[in-house]
Amino acid sequence: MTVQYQVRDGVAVITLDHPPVNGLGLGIRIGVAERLSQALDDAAVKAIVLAGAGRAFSGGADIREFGTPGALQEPSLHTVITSIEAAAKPVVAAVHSVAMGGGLELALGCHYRVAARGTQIALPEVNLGLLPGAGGTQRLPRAIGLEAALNMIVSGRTLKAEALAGTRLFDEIVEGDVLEAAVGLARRVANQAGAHPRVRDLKVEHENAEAYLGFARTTVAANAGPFPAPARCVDAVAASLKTFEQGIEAEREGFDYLLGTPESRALRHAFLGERAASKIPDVSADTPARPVAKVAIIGAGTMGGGIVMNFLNAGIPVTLLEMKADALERGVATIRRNYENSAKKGKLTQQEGDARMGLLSTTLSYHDIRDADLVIEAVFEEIGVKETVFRTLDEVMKPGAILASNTSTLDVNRIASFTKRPQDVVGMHFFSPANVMRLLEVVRGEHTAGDVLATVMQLAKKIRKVAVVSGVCDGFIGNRMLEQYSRQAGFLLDEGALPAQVDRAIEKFGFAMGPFRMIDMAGNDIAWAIRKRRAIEQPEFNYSKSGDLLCEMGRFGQKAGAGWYDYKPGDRKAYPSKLVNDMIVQHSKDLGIERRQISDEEIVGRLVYALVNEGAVILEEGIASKASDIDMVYLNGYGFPKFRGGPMLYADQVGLFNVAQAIRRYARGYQGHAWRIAPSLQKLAEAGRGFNE
Ligand code: 3H9
Repeated sequence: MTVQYQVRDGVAVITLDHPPVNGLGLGIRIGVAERLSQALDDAAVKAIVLAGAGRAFSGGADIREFGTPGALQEPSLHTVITSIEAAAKPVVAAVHSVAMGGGLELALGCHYRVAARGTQIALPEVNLGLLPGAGGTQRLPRAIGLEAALNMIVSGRTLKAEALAGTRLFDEIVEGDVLEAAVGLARRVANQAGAHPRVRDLKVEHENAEAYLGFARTTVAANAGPFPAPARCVDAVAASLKTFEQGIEAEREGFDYLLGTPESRALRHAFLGERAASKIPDVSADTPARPVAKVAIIGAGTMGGGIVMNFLNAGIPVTLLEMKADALERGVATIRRNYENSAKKGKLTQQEGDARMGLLSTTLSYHDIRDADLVIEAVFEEIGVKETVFRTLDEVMKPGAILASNTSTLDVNRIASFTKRPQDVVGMHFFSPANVMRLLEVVRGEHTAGDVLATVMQLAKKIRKVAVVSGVCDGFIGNRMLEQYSRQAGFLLDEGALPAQVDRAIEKFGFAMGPFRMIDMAGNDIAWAIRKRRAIEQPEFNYSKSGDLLCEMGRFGQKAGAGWYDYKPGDRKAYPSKLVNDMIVQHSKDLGIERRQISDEEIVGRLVYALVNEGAVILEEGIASKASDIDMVYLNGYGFPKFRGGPMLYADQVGLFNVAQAIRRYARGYQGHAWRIAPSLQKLAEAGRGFNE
């Protein structure tokens, strides 16, 4: 059932009933249009109430429907709203929990609106790279004023219904049963003489609209970055000063344009991809999760401390365990300082900070964490150390406790084998700084139980992470792909590029930070150690030697004051280094390579397609279960430009045929053996398909 219909003593109640959030797809639009006609045709019906079942009035247009034929099929949302507005009988919206996007636009088309206190109100289309396309840019300014409407539409911000009390948006804001209140209002207005009020008939008033809009345009231009939607939102809202029809025309034009932009596709992909990531193909959605009321973290270093904060922020008590009292004290002091700094910046009150610290207890003994529901170790990244920790956990932890490792490089199956309960062992790979970065790679061991995965995925949502499941392999999803990217960056140096050129090109593409600036921050010594290990384990897996030469010069990165770049004390800016550049040029000479001019296009192609190709292999191996999971990893953990939607969507947008051609071309060039086109990529390219189709 998508739309319910019931007549209650002369009032027809039309209820959207399309879980999870009454998205306004074709079926529900048809349902509302039909039920509306039914109510209008029934002489016994004097008034109509439009309500939503379940957890929302409506979350808006069905985001999944965009780009499919259903989205273009009549009745469009605009048609439905116009018929409601034109109805001869009064229509009252009973708004509860969530009225967003098309949902709010639907309510704005009703003659009256009653809201439950606390209802989340927003026109968040801008977050999807769109503008409200069902009259929102025209009706909201008429209901709440030009400035307030523009602010809401350009920011996409959510307000509580009561924050809009006193405007024309709501006739009543009620504490109790919103449906009863709406039915009551419907009865009262049923026999009122004259036409029922329509938001479209109100006028947008502003003392100095031109100056205000000029200011808004400048502000938006300065803040929108590569996204076209905010400026289009301003244009559409500005058109609300014209006639309603002219405004609607301008809105439609803007909406249609934005819907076709790659930026909007990228943002919609991110919205759906984040939610899809929590769905694991062979773990059913109704798998009961294990209760997690108490968490223990082992290791009070930077990583451990960051992980602790995630749980404290979500109101979950944590016991932090360390081997030595001074390390424990240092870790706790860092956490406290972080909260104090947030309080100073006004992000949190002193009391909130204190309350969070109040949830933290510390111990030097495993005995004190034995009844935690989840324990995450963030100890030194060495298999022997992990072995000691997991053998101890196996001895002390209560049955059913989830034993998680924050390892970024080690084999989770091996770690699980140190226990007699491998089904309870899982990887939880946080990214540094763990209290800031949104990504969490959940590493599924061979024996990890389905309910353990379900629990961790649910918990991830509670601590506001984007969790993506990865199978066990070297580097999991993110770092395994990054290795290929870094390899190409190194080969580019051998051939003719310099670090600053590579970084500039990829930053212009939109990455937060290029590979050389990034590795200078993370530490070149760490990458060096990985390469040394690789040289033994996989001798055919070669790199440019320039990274080793750099380390031999002691240039480990920012922490050493020198890396691929020079650094000045107290200044994180990267200054190109003559010494390093000379070393790179000399290295090419030693290799007998005649350095050539390399275009930015080639740099971007080689770095990004290295990610894409490895991503395709990762999909083939089942390490990631869908392409969007890979994109979520890159968007939330590796600074991939949000407006491009992640490497796999970007490749789809370029066209896999073109990607495959470029890879074949690179495979004929320097160190071409590093390019082995993934069979799945090749196949999709030949079929004219993409990873996300
Ligand atoms: C629009 O309206 C355009 C119009 O102006 C013009 C049209 C012509 N559609 O976030 P959650 C699903 S554009 C389809 O985890 P929460 C979501 O995928 C739209 N599905 O829950 C998930 O599915 P699943 C403007 C939707 O409680 C489930 O609901 N509207 C939609 O944390 C739960 O989602 C927006 O941008 C949708 N519109 O938050 C609102 N919305 O269970 C976007 C949600 O299968 N939505 N789903 O994984 C939100 O901000 C939040 O989802 C909401 C609930 C606050 C509603």
